[in-house]
Amino acid sequence: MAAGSARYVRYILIAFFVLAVFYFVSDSSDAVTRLTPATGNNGADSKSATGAGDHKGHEAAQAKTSKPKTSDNVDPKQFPLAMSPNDPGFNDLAGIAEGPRMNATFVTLARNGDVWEIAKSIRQVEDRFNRRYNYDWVFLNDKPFDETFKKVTTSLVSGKTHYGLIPEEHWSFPPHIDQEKAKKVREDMAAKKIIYGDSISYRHMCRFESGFFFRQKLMLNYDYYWRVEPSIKLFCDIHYDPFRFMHENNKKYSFVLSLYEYIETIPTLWDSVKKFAKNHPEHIADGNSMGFLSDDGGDTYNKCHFWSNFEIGSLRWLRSKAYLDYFESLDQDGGFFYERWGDAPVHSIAAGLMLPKEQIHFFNDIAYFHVPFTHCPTGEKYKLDRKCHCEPKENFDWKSYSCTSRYYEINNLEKPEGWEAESH
Ligand SMILES: Nc1nc2c(ncn2[C@@H]2O[C@H](COP(=O)(O)OP(=O)(O)OP(=O)(O)O)[C@@H](O)[C@H]2O)c(=O)[nH]1
Ligand SMILES: [Mg+2]
Repeated sequence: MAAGSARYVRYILIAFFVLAVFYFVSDSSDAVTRLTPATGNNGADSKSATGAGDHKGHEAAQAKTSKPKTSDNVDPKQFPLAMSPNDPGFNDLAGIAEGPRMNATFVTLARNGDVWEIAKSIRQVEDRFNRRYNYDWVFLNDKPFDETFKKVTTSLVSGKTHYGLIPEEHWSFPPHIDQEKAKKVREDMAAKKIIYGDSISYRHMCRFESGFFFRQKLMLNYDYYWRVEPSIKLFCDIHYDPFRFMHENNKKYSFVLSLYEYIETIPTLWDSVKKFAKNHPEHIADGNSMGFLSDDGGDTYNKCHFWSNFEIGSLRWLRSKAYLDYFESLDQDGGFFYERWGDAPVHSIAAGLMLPKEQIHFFNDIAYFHVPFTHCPTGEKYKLDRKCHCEPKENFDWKSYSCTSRYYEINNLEKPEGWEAESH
């Protein structure tokens, strides 16, 4: 009997010991995954949607995610950007990226009917970049977003999502526009089969992207934006935070594709620009990119522009007096409605004339597609290092209809080895 009791006591002690070991192991593995608690991921906790639509936070999902050292007071020098394969951390793409976050957001203008095409874009952006950074995403629409749009996009974005309704005055004819004249233009352009030439909504869209997206209430919370359109593709892993790159290198505007604009859509844009430049010489930057825009020192426009369906840029710059004076001057001239000025040449000319050329960046490592053009970085090793899945022959950079060679020339950049093979 006594021997039996001792055995039971022994069994109980062993069971207790096993349980204690199990508890210790499970607790310490939890500590490993928990990492350092986040303090205010890109300020998301302190931000909220301010009017102009509603928003759906991702608090529940975020609370579940372990977020190491991502607060503003983290010293960036401790977390250098991994720009190339030899940089520390380049191949460390698992989990949430350490280091500071910028006050930045993705931004998409879309209709409810765009939901499945923007879903594809978001998935690409998340897989190639944002799953490690969890930046917010602002969606803007001239009509209220429906539940499906909000549900689907919120489920895909790893950061917080916000949904804004555009005020009517940012998406309508300004009072100074002569409706009859504008209608006649649309009819003429339709007859000439100019793409979107007869569309009113396309014109509102171009004017909105030119002059209003950056001053929507939801956007006022941020300093940097990354524009994403439906149906785009990203082809390479992004190993560092492009927002941080912009900030730390004092870049204000960036692009991945450039090309010539259809002159039929902007016949008097350059005249308007020259008028603005004459009235506001104080806004024209020394050492600007005039050589990208003009082949005769500014007399005529060569139609080169950065393709604005992709942009990473400074919202502070767009909200500056210089840019607002520029937009106001162009808007008064009426070309958004009397012609069909696109936001791409409007942004590009602003960046080209009002920024020193060093402040415009070409994101060669962001491989990108928007129908029908592809930016696929030149060089096999470069692409293999970044796990790119684009086809080299699709690369538009060095083709004759691209303006990227000009950008290289005016900035004295050396074209990558092998560019000739991709030039036709
Ligand atoms: N809310 C809203 N968004 C629009 C409207 N028209 C265009 N957009 C959005 O504005 C952006 C540009 O429009 P797109 O139709 O892609 O124009 P595009 O890139 O010149 O032409 P595509 O070759 O058709 O892509 C996209 O993000 C669209 O979703 C509109 O009437 N309402
Ligand atoms: Mg598009």
